[in-house]
Amino acid sequence: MANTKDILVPDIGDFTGVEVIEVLVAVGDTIRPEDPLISLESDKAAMEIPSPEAGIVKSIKLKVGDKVSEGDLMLTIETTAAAAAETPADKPAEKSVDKPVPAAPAPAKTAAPAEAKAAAPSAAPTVETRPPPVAPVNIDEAGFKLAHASPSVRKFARELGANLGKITGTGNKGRITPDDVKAFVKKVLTSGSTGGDFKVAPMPEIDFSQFGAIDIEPLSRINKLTGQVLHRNWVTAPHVTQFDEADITELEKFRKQLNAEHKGDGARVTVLAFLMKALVSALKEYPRFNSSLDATGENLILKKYVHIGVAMDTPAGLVVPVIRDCDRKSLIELANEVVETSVRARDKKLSPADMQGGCISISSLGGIGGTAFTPIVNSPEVAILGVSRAAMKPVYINDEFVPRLILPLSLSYDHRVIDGADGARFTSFLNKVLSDTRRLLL
Ligand code: CAO
Repeated sequence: MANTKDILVPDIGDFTGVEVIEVLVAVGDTIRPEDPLISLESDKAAMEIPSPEAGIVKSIKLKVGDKVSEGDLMLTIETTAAAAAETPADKPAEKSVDKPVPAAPAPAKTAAPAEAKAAAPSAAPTVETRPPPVAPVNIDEAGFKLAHASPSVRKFARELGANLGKITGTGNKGRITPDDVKAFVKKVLTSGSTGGDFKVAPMPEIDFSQFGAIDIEPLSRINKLTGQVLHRNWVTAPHVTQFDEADITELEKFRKQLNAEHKGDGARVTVLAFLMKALVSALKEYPRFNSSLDATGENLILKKYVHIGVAMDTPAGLVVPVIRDCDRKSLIELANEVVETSVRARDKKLSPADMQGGCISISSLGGIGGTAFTPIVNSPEVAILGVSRAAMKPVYINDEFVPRLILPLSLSYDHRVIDGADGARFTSFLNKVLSDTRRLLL
């Protein structure tokens, strides 16, 4: 006989208000015990909630973006006699889908045994503790394929961005063990490529309310992730910032003319699109700026593509989506893509893939103000171009001061890869192409 049953969020450890990042079933789906129903993600862990029993999904009570806690209603299913026979009510749930990742740096939160919760559904979520983000590395797929390692070790290595092909196995018949992967990652982290043992004194815990009234506002997920990545980049890449000024008087005339010509079709070219074009030329002239250090810190990976990250200010925090193949796009195409991407960024529609693969980034604060700043390199990229507000300034030309529109540039670079002289050459080159846009055609 058919029976409708509510499926609740089971015991998910100490987590509450965890965001639903994926709903893995649809109304009408036939599900078996342990089939994953939803994925949750907190800042510490990602977990899949499996079904405690078999049945047919009748209704789904949550959606992506909802925040859930133990006991919240996820969905209703229709159980059948056949399904019930398949799932004895007292059968304790087993962890399913992926096995928990071994020994991640943060303390692993595991779900309490399902049978400990009489009232809660029996299935225990699969918890995967996330390591803090490390610099993405190029995985050598061929070496990875040939390596002698089990699926769980492969998964572990991939999550840490470790090249299995470079790891010597110490297990049975040379099999790579989880400890081998950990030892390899530890070696890379303590080598010159990603920094050493960087210890700072802990910040004392201060009760600010003793000094006056306060409010407490939790940081957004983007704030927290960005903070970790910026901190890592700041302490691992020795930064130098080269300041310069480009005369964009003629560029601005051309930009206004272009915008007047395209008034009807809605295209609007900002200074940013010209900067992207100028960067494409500069990266061709100075290919070392289009590179990344590999995981060992001993090789430079020189890229033949030009993908540019554009820092975007959104209500939820800073994001840096990547505009791909900038060398193959026109000024108008780049301008349109920046607008379209910034709308998606503000609507929280960007996926992690949209933020990957950048060669160099631009952080433009020109629409807001300021005369100069020191942007942080978006590692594993090796340089970032900061742009401040253009202003009319008197420039001494042919024995007289003439008013020119001057754009301040602040180029931060990773001094492990870029020498100071090249930093100055790079911004001088940018100045040249920005002051005379005909050079962008060369
Ligand atoms: N000097 C003077 N004016 C500028 C300028 C500059 N350098 N850059 C932009 N402007 C003008 C634009 O032309 C536009 O004016 P009009 O409306 O009259 O044409 C106005 O400022 C607003 O521009 P915008 O900011 O909307 O557009 P953009 O293409 O320049 O930038 C984007 C798009 C998404 C990069 C921007 O909106 C943004 O989010 N900037 C913040 C980036 C950030 O947070 N960086 C910090 C990261 S930490 O290092």
